[in-house]
Amino acid sequence: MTVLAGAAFAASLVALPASAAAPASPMGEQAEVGAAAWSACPAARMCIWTGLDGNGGIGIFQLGDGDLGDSSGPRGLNNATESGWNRTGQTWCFYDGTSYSSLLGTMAPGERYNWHPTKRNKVTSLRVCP
Ligand SMILES: [Ca+2]
Repeated sequence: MTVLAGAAFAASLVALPASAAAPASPMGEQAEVGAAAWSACPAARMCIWTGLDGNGGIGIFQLGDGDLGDSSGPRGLNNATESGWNRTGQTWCFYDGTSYSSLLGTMAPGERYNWHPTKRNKVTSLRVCP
């Protein structure tokens, strides 16, 4: 498995403005899938993968990333992720656009699943929901 990211994005995100309230739409299509491929995700982090079931490249986040397509933070994840595991204690928001625009859905603490087919390969920014 290719590790695309460290977990050091906290400092660059605290200055970004909070905007939309936490939405209700979940990211997932089911409660949980098999556990075999998820083990690369550390405790207390949000992990997203380029493949289903925690396979492929992984991105590991502490607070989020305002633009997965830019040169800051992990590479290869923009519009390319299909599953996630929220190992933090907070609900996360996922967006189609940069800078937390065009909300796709949310993941509650502890949730781990393949994203709904209509939400795969679209995430461009993510963060702990404001
Ligand atoms: Ca996108």
